[in-house]
Amino acid sequence: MTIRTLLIADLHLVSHEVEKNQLFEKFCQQAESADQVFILGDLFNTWLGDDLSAPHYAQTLLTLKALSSKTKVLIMTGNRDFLLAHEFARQTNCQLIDSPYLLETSGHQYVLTHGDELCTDDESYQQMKSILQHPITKFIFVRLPKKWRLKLSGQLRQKSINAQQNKSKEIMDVNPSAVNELMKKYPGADLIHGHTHRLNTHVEKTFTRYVLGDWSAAQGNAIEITDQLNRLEIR
Ligand SMILES: [Mn+2]
Repeated sequence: MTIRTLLIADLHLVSHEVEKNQLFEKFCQQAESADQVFILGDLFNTWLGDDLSAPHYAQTLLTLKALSSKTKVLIMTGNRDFLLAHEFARQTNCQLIDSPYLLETSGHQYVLTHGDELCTDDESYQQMKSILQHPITKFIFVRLPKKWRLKLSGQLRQKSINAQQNKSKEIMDVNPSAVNELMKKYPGADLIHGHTHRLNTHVEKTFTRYVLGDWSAAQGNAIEITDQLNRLEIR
């Protein structure tokens, strides 16, 4: 029997962007017939803790819950929604998975990751990430009053936008040595990641690197793995 796997990433859903949310709902309805669905990070544009953000995305959570009642839904966090946690998983019945995740299907292995940890040329970003995503920081942040969290995240977002404007495109892409280092640990496997918003397929010497693209309100993209790997356009 052929297993059908679907993978998406980088939807960056915002609750008031109705059209993109509808496109995601449409995808989820079509994904019900798959055997498993992977979301490889940044499903949400911001997530400031389950208690604060879940009510803003009530409809999305219902959509995920409906999907997970039909098929397995596995979610990896990205750099925008790294605070997704137990309460989110409980409400949606989705499984949160760590990165990298090794997917074995149809006799082939795929390393799954969001992709930001491969962008090692962006040193200031990696430094920021190591502080923000440190377990202690996360522990403290989600316990701060909601108002403080909103204010802090707004300030951080502005800093990040300002910082990005001064960075070259190369710096914000994956670093080839970081990719090779990762893939050395998984001989024979291919790599699937998102984050860079540069939908493409890179055939390297010993593996292929499939990059998922981000979603707009009008169009999304997915990877489908059955006996082979296909790209899907979501409209
Ligand atoms: Mn990202």
